[in-house]
Amino acid sequence: MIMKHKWHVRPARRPFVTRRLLTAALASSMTMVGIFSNNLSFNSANAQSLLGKADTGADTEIRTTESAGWQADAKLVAALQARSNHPFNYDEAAVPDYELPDVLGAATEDFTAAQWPDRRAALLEQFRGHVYGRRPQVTPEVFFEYEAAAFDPTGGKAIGKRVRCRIRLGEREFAFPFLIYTPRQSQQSASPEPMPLVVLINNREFPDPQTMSPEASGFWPVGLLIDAGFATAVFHTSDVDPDRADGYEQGIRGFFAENAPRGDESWGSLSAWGWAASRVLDFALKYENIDPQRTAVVGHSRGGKTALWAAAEDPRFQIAYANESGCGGAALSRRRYGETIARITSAFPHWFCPKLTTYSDQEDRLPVDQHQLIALLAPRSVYVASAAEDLWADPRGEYLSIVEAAPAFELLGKTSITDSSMPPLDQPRHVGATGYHIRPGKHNLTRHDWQYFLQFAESQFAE
Ligand code: GTR
Repeated sequence: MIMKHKWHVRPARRPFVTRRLLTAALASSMTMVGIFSNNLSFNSANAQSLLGKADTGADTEIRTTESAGWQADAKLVAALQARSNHPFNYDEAAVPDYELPDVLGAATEDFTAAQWPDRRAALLEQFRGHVYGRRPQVTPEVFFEYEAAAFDPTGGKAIGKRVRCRIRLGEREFAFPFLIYTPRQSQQSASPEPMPLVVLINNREFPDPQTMSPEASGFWPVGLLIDAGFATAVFHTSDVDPDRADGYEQGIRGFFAENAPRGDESWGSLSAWGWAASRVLDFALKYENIDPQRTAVVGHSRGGKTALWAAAEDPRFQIAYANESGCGGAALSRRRYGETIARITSAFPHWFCPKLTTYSDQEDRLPVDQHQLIALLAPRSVYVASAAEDLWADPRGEYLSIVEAAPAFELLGKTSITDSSMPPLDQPRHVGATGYHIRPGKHNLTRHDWQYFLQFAESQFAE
């Protein structure tokens, strides 16, 4: 594989290992070269069970060295590649040649920060028109209704509320619930300090505060967040827009469009969920003592894709944290490693705008790639995380997106990760406005991930 790419603005520190050398090193450490068909019969359940069943036991050699950084476990790659009838590539050596679209655009030799707002607006439009879709132009009335106190799983350290967000267009109304917890102690002094806030986009089961213990929920560890002094809110994606191909009429998109057929560039569920994250932020900034300079949006997998897009659309989010967000999230689409555009748009046609389907098996025609989504967040902060057994999400592609977004951070006076060699397993890398870790284990958002993320958030908010 050769990655053809030129920097227009050179990162402050050049990578220690060039991409070409790194690729050669990877290629020589892996012997498998697969040939893949484009049979799209492989489904999500297969993907997950495949990852689950792969041999990743104690005898598995994890290739991590200080100099080379993380590499996919060769046995896991071999196990995934050996499955017959699957069209997906997990072999780094078989990643196709690709050329990434420039972050700053053409004629960028003397590009200045003053030109960034126009460039950013153009990029945002491209992502809307080709990937996530355009949100409706109408502005609804939005109301918040306090429903009840939410059970405090932290044993008295938090104040929990159940709130209903009501969205009104004329006589019609749509509503979705969310929970918000704030640290009790920090709000009880005579002049309480504004709090940092984390909004979690929850694509798993709605956490039941009655049964949730502060230790039990790794996906949303309220106790950990409260102990760190953070307020935290959560909503469930399907309460906003059902996570089903046939859920359009029951969700917020159907509500806005009065169930008119979707246009080629109309918003998908990921964008609708991101819109909901912004409404939760509206509530928190208006009715809670939240510091607007210390807000984060967090999501895992489809929620991670959403977190990045939510923060691209809504600059009030100061940090986006995308956990194992993969294809359509942080991973570079042109690498076609693990999940592909063809597969994601056929398995989840409701997530993106319909036009994205036209790039199936033609990723090189896409006017954007996902490093530019990371760039849209600059100079704010972005954190990307991967899991070593989650090759479906393409950890290297997730990492390289940050590296390739560097020109935007540098242009805007921020440092960011520029070393194209990945960090070793379980050793987070935080550089300037960007952070990354790859932890051992499978596809999930865990307490371990949150701990690394909170370290990053604290360092960003301390600046
Ligand atoms: C998978 C999908 C991924 C990821 C994941 C998840 O089935 O292929 O893109 O979003 O679901 O959300 O857990």
